[in-house]
Amino acid sequence: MLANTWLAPPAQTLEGGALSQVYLSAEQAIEVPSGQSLLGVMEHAGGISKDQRHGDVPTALLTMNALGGHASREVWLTDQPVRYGTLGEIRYARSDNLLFGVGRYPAEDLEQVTYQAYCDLTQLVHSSEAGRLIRLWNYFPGINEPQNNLECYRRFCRGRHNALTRMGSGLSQDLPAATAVGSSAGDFWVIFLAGKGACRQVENPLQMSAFHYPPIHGPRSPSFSRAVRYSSPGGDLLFISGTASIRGHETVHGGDLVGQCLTTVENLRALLKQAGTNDSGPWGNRVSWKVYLRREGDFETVRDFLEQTLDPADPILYVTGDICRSSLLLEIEGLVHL
Ligand code: 3EB
Repeated sequence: MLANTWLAPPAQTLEGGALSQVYLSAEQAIEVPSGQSLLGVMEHAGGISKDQRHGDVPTALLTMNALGGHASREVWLTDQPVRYGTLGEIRYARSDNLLFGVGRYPAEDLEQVTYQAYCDLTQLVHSSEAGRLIRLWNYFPGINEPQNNLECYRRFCRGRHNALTRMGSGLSQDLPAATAVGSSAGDFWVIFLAGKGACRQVENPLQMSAFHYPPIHGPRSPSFSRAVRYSSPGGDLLFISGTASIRGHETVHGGDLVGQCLTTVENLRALLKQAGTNDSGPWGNRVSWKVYLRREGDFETVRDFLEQTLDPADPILYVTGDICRSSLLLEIEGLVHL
């Protein structure tokens, strides 16, 4: 059973600029261990619009249901002092070597809003000399719905691509790991982590790099890496992007839940192997997983499958979310402590 391992933070002894992540339930107060500082919080509050802000701490209030009755919030911490600030629509936390930000924009014209958000956040990363973007999460409503004859996800991709081009970022190298998932309502939220230190981009041999997808998936290809390996002062972390049932650039097992579970897990294994994680134990290292499900009713099937497949010691946060292609039913991201 995973139940009693949900809340266990991954075991680690990091020092000086270390980054850590914990899953908590909404009932658990966020207790910050001494010597640690809060970087940011993601609340998966379902339809409930309780404005749980945690003071100045960058907080995303996501209309995505946490499933399974356990963890519903994702908390990011560091072992350095942080300073909180605001720039336009972005709230951020800044330590000597890390920048964690949460941007909130009205989800009106998705392409325009994405363009604005990505200009703002790249500007903030540059001007505060925070190193480079490592990891991004994007959550917005209506992801599979058309706006001006183009699906919102594709409009999002075009806005992101155009902003990164304008800001002079590379569109194949040095792209952050990412997730883009649909929420049920509310604003456009972008959550990002930037940092100083060595980063290595990892691509998946079973999948075409997303930034090379052909135009049948939209006028501008998605700007993200399959994973980023980040060397923080206390240890390496592998940020695994949202991973779904895609081979090459094509969706496989469209609409077939078990087929998609199998392919997604194979994709994750191939990516970990490519990243050079060690092979002790079923998954090699401590991993925290986040699983997005299009249909709440698929929860038990997916949980049963993953209980058999992933390392039972590793925590999993399940949330509802629309995946960026209509026939995809689930997506899995992860954080590996190397
Ligand atoms: C895919 O592999 C599935 O556009 O930022 C996964 C992770 C996906 C990130 C993004 C999209 C994004 O193409 C979708």
